Amino acid sequence: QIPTEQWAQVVEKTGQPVVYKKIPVQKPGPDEVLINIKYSGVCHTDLHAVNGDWPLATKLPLVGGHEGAGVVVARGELVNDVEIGDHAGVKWINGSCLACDFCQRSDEPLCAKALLSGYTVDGTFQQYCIAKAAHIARIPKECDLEAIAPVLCAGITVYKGLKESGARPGQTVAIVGAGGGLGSLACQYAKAMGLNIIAIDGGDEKREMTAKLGASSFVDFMTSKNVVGDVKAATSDGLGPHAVILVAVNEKPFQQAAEYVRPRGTVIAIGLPAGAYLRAPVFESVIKMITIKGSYVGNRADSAEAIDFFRRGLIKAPYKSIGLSELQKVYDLMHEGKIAGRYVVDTSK
Ligand code: 8ID
Ligand code: ZN
Ligand code: ZN
Repeated sequence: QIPTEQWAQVVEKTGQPVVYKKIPVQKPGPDEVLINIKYSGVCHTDLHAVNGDWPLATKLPLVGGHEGAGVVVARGELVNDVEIGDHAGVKWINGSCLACDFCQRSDEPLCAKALLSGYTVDGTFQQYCIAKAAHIARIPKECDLEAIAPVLCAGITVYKGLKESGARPGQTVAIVGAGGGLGSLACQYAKAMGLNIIAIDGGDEKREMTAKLGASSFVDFMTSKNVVGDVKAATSDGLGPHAVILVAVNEKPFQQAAEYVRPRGTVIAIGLPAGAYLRAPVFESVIKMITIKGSYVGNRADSAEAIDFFRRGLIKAPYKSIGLSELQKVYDLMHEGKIAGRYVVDTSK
């Protein structure tokens, strides 16, 4: 039985703490499903939404969250390929037009009409969430809903970014922000893809965690006197990593990566520090023939593939559990950069 009211964390005003309160449960439209969210990961993007620090406005009031895993409890009359009781995930791309040039070419994240969970439409920090049926993530029944939640944004995004980098098995990738949510998943995907990993982050907790996740070396950005030199020195020939995955929330590394990436190498920007700019020296970039590109979540096939890595047991990233009612505590820790790995909220608490 679907209740008429539910618990949710609501952003009422940008820049203020989230409010835990009861709100109505919505009914799915013809092409939508209603998912009883059991667990949701907390992504740094959710904090950007609360702070309103991106050049794109959120809806208000807003229910954030876009790493929600749960059970389908209702569906609209046009939905015939999702069953009540199926396990499903709500990801950042809640829906897209499916008809524009980008959607036709499976670049749904580039769709101008894309609906963004927990940003332009209500997301997963509530017990019952609406999503367009065409875009929900299909979660196999054997997968643990709590452990898989972070895959639904962090996992998909870093998996796509690693593919976009073109790095091949045996090559080396530097992961900048490796101890955070996206970074910890990136270590596991990179390991599963046969890559050698240089983890870059700060502090001993993240050093130890990334080593367990498969990194062969660690550069501490908080204590290193020469990050560029230390990253290059961590490669066997001293020429730098073949690819750099930038998932830090800080401008500095976005201005350093081009300096240590290997000639012919690729820098992938994924993190979205507010107001930041990428920078690269023209001379070195040209004579090193480097590539710098952005990577934005993933399409439906990337999502299914990232989930299948998890299903096959290749991805085990650390997470800490907490009740949905305590979401603000997670934001406070995230703001201070104190979270190693991911937090997952349990919507029943
Ligand atoms: O599709 C996308 N492009 C996409 C998808 C999902 C998330 C982009 N994002 C963005 C988020 O909006 C956020 O800006 O990726 C960024 C990282 O999200 P996250 O992994 O959820 O954040 P986190 O858990 O706070 O981890 C950030 C890590 O960066 C480290 C921190 O110590 C932390 O571990 N870090 C920082 I801040 N500065 C660093 C530096 N200079 C650094 N690591 C290395 N060098
Ligand atoms: Zn996210
Ligand atoms: Zn479209």
